[in-house]
Amino acid sequence: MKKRIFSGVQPSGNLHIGNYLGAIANWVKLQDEFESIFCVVDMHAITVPQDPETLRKKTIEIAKIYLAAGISAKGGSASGGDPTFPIIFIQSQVPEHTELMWILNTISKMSELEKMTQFKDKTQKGGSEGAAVGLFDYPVLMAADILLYGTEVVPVGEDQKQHVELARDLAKRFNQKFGETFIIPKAFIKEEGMRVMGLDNPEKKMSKSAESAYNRIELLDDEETIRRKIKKAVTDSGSEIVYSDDKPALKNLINIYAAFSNKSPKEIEKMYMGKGYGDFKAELAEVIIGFLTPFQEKYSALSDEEVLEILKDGAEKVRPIAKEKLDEVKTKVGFIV
Ligand code: AQP
Repeated sequence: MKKRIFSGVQPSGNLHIGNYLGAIANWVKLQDEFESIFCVVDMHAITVPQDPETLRKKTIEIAKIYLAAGISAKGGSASGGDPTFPIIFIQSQVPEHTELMWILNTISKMSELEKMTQFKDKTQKGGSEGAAVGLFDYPVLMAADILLYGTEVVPVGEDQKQHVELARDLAKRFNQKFGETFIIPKAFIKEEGMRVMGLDNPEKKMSKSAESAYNRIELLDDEETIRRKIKKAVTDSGSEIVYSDDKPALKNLINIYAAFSNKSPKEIEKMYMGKGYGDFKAELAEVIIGFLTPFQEKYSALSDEEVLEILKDGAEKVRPIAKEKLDEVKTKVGFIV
């Protein structure tokens, strides 16, 4: 029997190549090998303020991105097999996620959540006092998302590793307290592209919510914007193209080049021996454009109506799976189901 994978992206802004390389590209590769469930996690997105109309628009946009990236639209992936999978759906259309989250909240510790770097990062500016309780509790909802489906593997970027660890801890704790219920999930993090750094600051990850648009290459950026952003990307001192930890900005750009060209960083170093940043950056922009152009064509060919239909169908397919697990959990904690 195939193992199951689950992952999702928040519709909290414009998706960027970090989201693609860290997460979605791996989903596409894994979708035939696993029973795949991919979610647009809109309930996570509202842990920071969102404009309702924009949230609706972004939710559809993200589902289109999944499809344009190559997630098989209507089940029955290329290798045949069970036509139920892959499934894509919207988190808020399956209320079992928040029900399970509530139960998991009762076995989660404040001290565990206080340790989460993402919460610390997101409250760095304004402090945690005024932060939403939902932002603090986000990792427990993510644990519920994962555990609800008997997920064995969670393909995510490196920044989400800590959250998957919490899901593992909560699964073990619940199983210990109430008997074998949850599969213990594992994070799947691919070496290259596991953490794409900001173009304006190689010390921080590329992010949808970074203030400057020059932080990221968005998946729907046009050619000119991509060229401009790469040209403006910060670089390190010196003029040689070398792949080294001492040159974090260049290392990040070489990693991006490598990921979109299927070349190794060493090969790229060789290609640019004796050349400078100008040549390297100009060609890097073209490599990214070469990938994004056909992707954007597929994206534009999808209508909102057909995507909403796929999402609705997906929610209908996952609900029985979610309900079965939730009923088991409710029974174990002593609820009458
Ligand atoms: N810079 C990144 N490099 C590699 N992977 C990344 N991911 C995010 N940023 C990078 C991966 O993308 C998936 C979806 O992320 P998310 O929507 O859950 O939110 P996030 O991790 O918080 O990503 P962002 O882009 O920084 O969004 P905001 O700004 O809204 O918080 C995850 O698998 C993540 O690891």
